Amino acid sequence: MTNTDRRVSERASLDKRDLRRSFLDNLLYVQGKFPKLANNADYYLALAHTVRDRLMQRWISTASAYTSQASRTVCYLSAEFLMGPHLGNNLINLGIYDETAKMVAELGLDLEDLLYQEEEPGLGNGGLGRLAACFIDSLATLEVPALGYGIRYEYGIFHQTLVDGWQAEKTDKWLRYGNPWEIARPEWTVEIRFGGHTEQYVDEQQRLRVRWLPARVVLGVPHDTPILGYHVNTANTLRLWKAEAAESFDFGQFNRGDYAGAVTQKIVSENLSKVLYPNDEQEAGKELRLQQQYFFVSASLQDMLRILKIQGVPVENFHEKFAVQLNDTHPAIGVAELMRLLVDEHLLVWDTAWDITCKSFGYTNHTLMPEALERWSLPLFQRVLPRHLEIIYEINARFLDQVRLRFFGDEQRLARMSLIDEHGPRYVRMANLACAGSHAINGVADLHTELLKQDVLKDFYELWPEKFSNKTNGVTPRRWIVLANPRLTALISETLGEGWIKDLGQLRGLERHVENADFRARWAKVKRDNKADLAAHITRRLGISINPDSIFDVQVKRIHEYKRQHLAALHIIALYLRIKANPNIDLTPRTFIFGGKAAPGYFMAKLMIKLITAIGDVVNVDPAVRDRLKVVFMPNFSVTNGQRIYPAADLSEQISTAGKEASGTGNMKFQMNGALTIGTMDGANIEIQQEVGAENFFQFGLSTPEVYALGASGYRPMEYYQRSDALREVIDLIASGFFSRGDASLFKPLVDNLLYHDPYFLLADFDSYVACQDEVASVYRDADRWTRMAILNSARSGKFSSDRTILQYCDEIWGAKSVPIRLLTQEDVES
Ligand code: B1N
Repeated sequence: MTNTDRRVSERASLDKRDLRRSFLDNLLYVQGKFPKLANNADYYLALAHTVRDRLMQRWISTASAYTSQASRTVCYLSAEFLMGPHLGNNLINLGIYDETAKMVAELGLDLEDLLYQEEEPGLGNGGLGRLAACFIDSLATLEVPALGYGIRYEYGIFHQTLVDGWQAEKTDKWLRYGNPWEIARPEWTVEIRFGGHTEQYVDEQQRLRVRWLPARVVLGVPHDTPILGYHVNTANTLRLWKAEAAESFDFGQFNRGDYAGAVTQKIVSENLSKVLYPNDEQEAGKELRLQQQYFFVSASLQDMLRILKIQGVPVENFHEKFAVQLNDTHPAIGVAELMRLLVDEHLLVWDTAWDITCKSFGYTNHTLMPEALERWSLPLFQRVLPRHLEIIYEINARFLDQVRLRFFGDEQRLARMSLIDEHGPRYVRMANLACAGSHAINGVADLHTELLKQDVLKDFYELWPEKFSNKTNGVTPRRWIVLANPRLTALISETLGEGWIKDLGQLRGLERHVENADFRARWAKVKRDNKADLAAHITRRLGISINPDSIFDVQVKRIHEYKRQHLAALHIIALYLRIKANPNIDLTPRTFIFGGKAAPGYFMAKLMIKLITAIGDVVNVDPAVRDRLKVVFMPNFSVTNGQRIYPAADLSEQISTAGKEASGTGNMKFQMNGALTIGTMDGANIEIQQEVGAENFFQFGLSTPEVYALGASGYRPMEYYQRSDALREVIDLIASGFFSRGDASLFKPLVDNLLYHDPYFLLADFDSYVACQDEVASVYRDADRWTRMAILNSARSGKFSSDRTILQYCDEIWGAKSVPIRLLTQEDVES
């Protein structure tokens, strides 16, 4: 071996001595620091580079295998990827977590401290973005060729702080100290066009064609992050696009002395990838958002065509090479863009192009909430994407002809299915475009898919029932158990071996140990230790002392009326009133832990946060409570914080109004980590209950048909208020200003909404919820019974691994297969 050979191979070696050598080298040569001057941030970066070096060989080997084989590649198009910190996950997937912990400990460092240095890429709002992250983890672990395509937002989801109990937002400067996980690929930059107009021309074959003369061009620069699978050689790519100006500044304007004007174009262009829209399930219809969507979708489709070309595959075979999945309608403009690329640029005839397009795309719907269904006003659409509007008109004309033949004379159906909403001001309907241009349409839980078929997408289901299927969501056990809960991981692996990490169904093996008192004691100790860790963290950060033996009753998710955090708040007040009425009441101690962000413009959600913190301000200091109740709102819920919280939960709150939560995925993270669920029959809760058995699940509330029936019969929440003493006392206490220092006006919008509208049926479900919570408290007193139930919940969580979900997508939608990767040797790479 030459000197060079040895140096390079050392950089890829997983041997502990080599890790240590590389780590110290990187501190010196990457960070330019030596140990005496280095802080934890320097050590984090040195370690990140050490791990990155070890991903490279796998990444290159994967890329090389994919280039030489004709394997079908999954392209997951998503406006959001909520990845969470990379370092810990990569250490787990490389299989060097423990080695690395020992190595840094020998240098006097604590691995956990270093891991917490990483600024997490918060490039998503909530479940939809986190699902995309779990999916690309599973794709890599299952060795399926895949690319994640999205936007490299310079500012991710805002950082939440609390000021006087109100949410305040700070910008998320996650790139401030650089990002060691990405590699820019400027050589694959693409041009994305906007605005302008179109004109017709006659080509050499005397055919009439359309030319788009855009008003401006923006560059998309790919930034790639390796996504390593668990204990495999596969390292797939997450390719995020950064917007850059085609020209840094305008020399004409510069020479005329207009210095500010000379750089405006640069600023306008770069705004495209500047910031993530912080709205979850709320459509704002903003021009910049449409531009963002088109920007990343056009860049991604052009990138696929580039890959096709270097592989020598004709464009006619696009759909054989790529399975393109639309993560909700945010990338649905891709249907029109692929048509444009194939017809205008690659000169295919319309029917061929349409066939390729429909065979390429699949569409996943993630919500039934009407306010989340995307539509763009026609004038706006025309201004931003004039050529695409023409293409959509053509798609629509042909599509409606098809509907007319099938449903003769049904004009109302035509109006409902049209890609253009013409009831008032006209809009482009993105869900209709996604349905028309996809060969597969799916929902994300059994109930959700049924409701899509019966309700939101009923007309499309009646036209094309064969396109519809369900793919119940899942989450990756690598991040959500192995990384987040090392104690539980050790216990399970000692009991079952390590096979469960890639085959979560094996957790069923835990059922055999439920009757083993020693096993139960160890299980209970894991939970108790995790709770003590979280309690210490909360005390350190928020100065609230917490009893680790109380029930940790947790609701963490986006703040939204349909998710009903305020229903949990009403329950807390009901318990408080019981104590006030009877100070010696024997109440099972509880710690209520909330976390979640509200969309900055969503007044009612922000008021819900204020209500929760205001209740905490009273309850946490009232001596009469004697530590039986604690209310904590943990600021800035994120992937990082979730990793501390799920392992420490006893009770998982999944209390959305039935029929509103498409799936939920937090519910699955809690279940895996041995929390019991209190939940409505909504989303994937129903399937969780099916798996664990009704006796291991706390169910309450109206079912979806009951909610529909009550709504149709004229729901009057006031009647529930008048009928239930407990409910009336709770509402009256809020309305009196008791939680707002006598200011009765503060929570009036919330109280009035509940009494006079209550669109999410809190009052109808209140008594049922409180009764169910009483049952929770009584079961918790039987610690052994609770532990049995907790073990069974974990043991029966195998269905909710995203590996299962991804295998179903691969078999039933994508037609994608695993391609094991052979590691290239040093000689392969250099030859
Ligand atoms: O997608 C998750 C589901 O588990 C949740 O139930 C669902 O609420 C969530 C517009 C959304 N649906 N729609 C969104 C996000 C951002 C945005 O701008 C809508 N998020 C969901 C995964 O299937």
